[in-house]
Amino acid sequence: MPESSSAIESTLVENRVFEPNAATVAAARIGGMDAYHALCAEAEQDFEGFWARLARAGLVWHKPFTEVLDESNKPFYKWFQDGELNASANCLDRHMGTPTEHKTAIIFEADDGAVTKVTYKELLAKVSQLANALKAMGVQKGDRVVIYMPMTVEGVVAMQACARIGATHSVVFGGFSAKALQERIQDAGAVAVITANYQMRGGKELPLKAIVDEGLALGGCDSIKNVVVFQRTASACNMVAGRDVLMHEVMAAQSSECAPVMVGAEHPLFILYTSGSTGKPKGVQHSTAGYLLWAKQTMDWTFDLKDNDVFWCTADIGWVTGHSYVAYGPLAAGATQIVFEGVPTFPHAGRFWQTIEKHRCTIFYTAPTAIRSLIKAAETDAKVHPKNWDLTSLRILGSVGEPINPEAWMWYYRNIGGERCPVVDTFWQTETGGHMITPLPGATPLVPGSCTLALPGIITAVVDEMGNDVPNGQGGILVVKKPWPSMIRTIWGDPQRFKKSYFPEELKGYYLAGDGAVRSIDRGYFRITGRIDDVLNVSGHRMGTMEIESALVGKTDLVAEAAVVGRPDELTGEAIVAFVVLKRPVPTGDEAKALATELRNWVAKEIGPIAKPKEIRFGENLPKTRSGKIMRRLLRSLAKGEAVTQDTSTLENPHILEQLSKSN
Ligand code: 6R9
Repeated sequence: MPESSSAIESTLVENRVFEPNAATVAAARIGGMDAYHALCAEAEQDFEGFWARLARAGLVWHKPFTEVLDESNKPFYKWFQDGELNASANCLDRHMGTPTEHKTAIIFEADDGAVTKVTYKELLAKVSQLANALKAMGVQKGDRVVIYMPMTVEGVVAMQACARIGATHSVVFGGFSAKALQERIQDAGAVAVITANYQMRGGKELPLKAIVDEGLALGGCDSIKNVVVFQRTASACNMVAGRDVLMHEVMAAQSSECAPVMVGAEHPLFILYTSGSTGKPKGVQHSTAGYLLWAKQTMDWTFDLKDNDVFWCTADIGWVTGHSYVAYGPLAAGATQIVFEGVPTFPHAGRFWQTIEKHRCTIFYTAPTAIRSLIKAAETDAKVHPKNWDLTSLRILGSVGEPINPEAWMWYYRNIGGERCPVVDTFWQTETGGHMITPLPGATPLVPGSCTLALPGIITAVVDEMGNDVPNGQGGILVVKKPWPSMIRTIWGDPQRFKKSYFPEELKGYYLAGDGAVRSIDRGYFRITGRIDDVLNVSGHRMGTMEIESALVGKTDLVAEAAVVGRPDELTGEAIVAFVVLKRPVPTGDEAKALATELRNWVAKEIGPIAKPKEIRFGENLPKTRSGKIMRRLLRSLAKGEAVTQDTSTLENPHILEQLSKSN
C-alpha cells in the first residue's frame, strides 16, 4: 500500500455552484440530472447489458460479440472478447458514404499559423497509403511500431495506419530524450520507428530524427528494421541506407486503398509508457474495442459533440489525452477538430484565444497549467488578454491533467467561457483510457475545483486502506469498484506488476487509481486531492520521483545518492526538487550553481527536459531512519521551506536537516 494519509486532506469549502442554463440542457444528449441518473440506474440494474448496448450502438463490428465481460481471470478482464473490428475503420471507413465523408476531419494549425484542412475521405486515403507502405516493409498484425512525431496530421495518420494493419503503436512524446526513446523501443520490441526530420516549436526547428539515430545507436534496438521519416521542414537529415525511408516517397508508391485488418476486441491497439512508483516507466496496454468505445462515447457525453462543432484538444499525441481526444475519439465521433502544432505562447501568449477565434472553435479542452500561465501573461500584458479576441463561438470548456484550482477555474469560466460555457473538469488517467469523473455539460451543476460525479457505468468510490467506503467529507483513496471497457489490460511484458500496482490485495479487488479524493457532504461530488504514491504531476505531466532519482544516480562520476520530491508550485502544480549527495564535498556558491546546472542537463538528457528538477540542493547525506530509509515526508517539508515539525528522533543524522533546508 502506498504512503497515503499524508496526502489526504480535509474538505475544501467551495460554495459557488453554477447550474447549466436551460438552452444547454434542452439541446444536450444527457439533458438534466434525471437523464444522468437514469443512465446510472441502467448500468446498476444490468451492468453487462448497459455496456453491450453502448458497444453495439457506438462501434462498427466486423463480427458481433456474444460475450460482454469475461471475469474468469481477474484482474485480467476481457470485454466483448469474441467480437472483431478495426479501430481505423471505426474512425474513417464508417464515415464513407455519409455526409461526414467530405467534412473536414482536421484543421491543422501549424506553428507559424499556416492552415491545412483534411477531409475524412482525404485522411482515409493518407492512412491507407501509409498502412500499405508499412505492410510493404513487412510490418504485420501484432508488431509494435514506435511513433516519435510532432503534432501534425501525419502524427495522427501514423497512429491510424498502425491501427489499420493491426500493428500496436507506442507513441513516445517528442520531448523525451534519446535514452528514454531507446528504452521504450527496447521494452516494446518495436520493428519500426515513425518520426519526422524536425519539429517546429515556437518558431524553432528542433531535431527529431537525429534523436532517433542517437537512441538507436545506444544499442539493443536490433528489432528495428525501418525508420520512416516525415519531412516536416525542408532541412535535410541523416538517412541510413537500407533502414531509413522518407514517408512521402513510400506513400507515393502505394495505393490509397487498404483493406483494414480485422482484429479481436482485445487486440492491443497501443502501448503508452507512463510513470509509476518505480524507476522503470510502465507500458500501459490498451485494447481495441473497449478503449475505442469509451473514447467515442465520452466525446458524445462529456463534450456533447454535435455535427457542427469545432473541437480542439490541445494535448500532444505523446500523452493519453492526445490518443483519446485527438487521434481516436474525435475521428470515431466524426468531429471536425483542430490539431495544433505550436506552443501556447508563440508568437504571443494570446495564441490559443486567437486560434479559437480564427477557426470558430466551439469545444476547447486544455490543461490547468496552460490556463494558469496564460492568466499570468494576460495580467502582465493587456495585449494578450483574451478580451482581445472574439470567443463567442465557444460553448463548452474542458480541463484535464491535474486538479484545477478554483481561482483558475473561475478565470477560465469568466474570461474564456463568458460565464456561458460549462467547464468540464475531467478526471482520468493513462490507465483508464478515457474520462472517469466529470461533469456533463447539460446536466451537472458545476462546483469550481471539483470533477463532480462519475460517468454512468463507472463505479468510483473513496475508501480507506482496507477498501471500506469512507463517509462523504472524509478523505481517502480513490478506487473503481467494477471493471470498465477502456481500462488498462496489463503492463506490457509485466503482468505481475500490473496486478500489484493496480489491484493490491487489501483493496478487495478494486482498481487503485493512485490518487487521493474526498467527496463533498452535500452533493457527493469528488475532489481529487493529488497522488498518493511517488508520482509527481508537473504541468500535467506525470513524472516518477524514482525515475528522476535513478537518472541522477546514473551520473556515477558525480552523484552518490539522490532523493526527489514534489513541492507545490503556483504555475506548474508541482515542481521537482532534488536532494543530492555528491561523491565530493558539499559545494557552495558558483560551484554549486554549476553542478546543479550540469545535473539538470543530465536529467534532460536521460529522460527529457520536462523531468529537469526546478531546484537541486546538496548535502553530505540524506535524512534517514536508523533502518536506512530515506524520510521523504521530511524532505517534502524541507522543499516547501516549512519548519520541520515531524518527529526526528528516529533520524540517524539530524544535523543535515539544517544543510538541506537552504538552496545552495
Ligand atoms: C489524463 C491524464 C493521470 C493523473 C491522475 C491525477 C491527475 C488528471 C485530473 C487529475 C485532478 C483532474 N489528473 N486529470 N487530477 N483533476 N481533472 O492526465 O493522464 O497523464 O496518466 O495522469 O493526473 O493525479 O492520476 P495521466
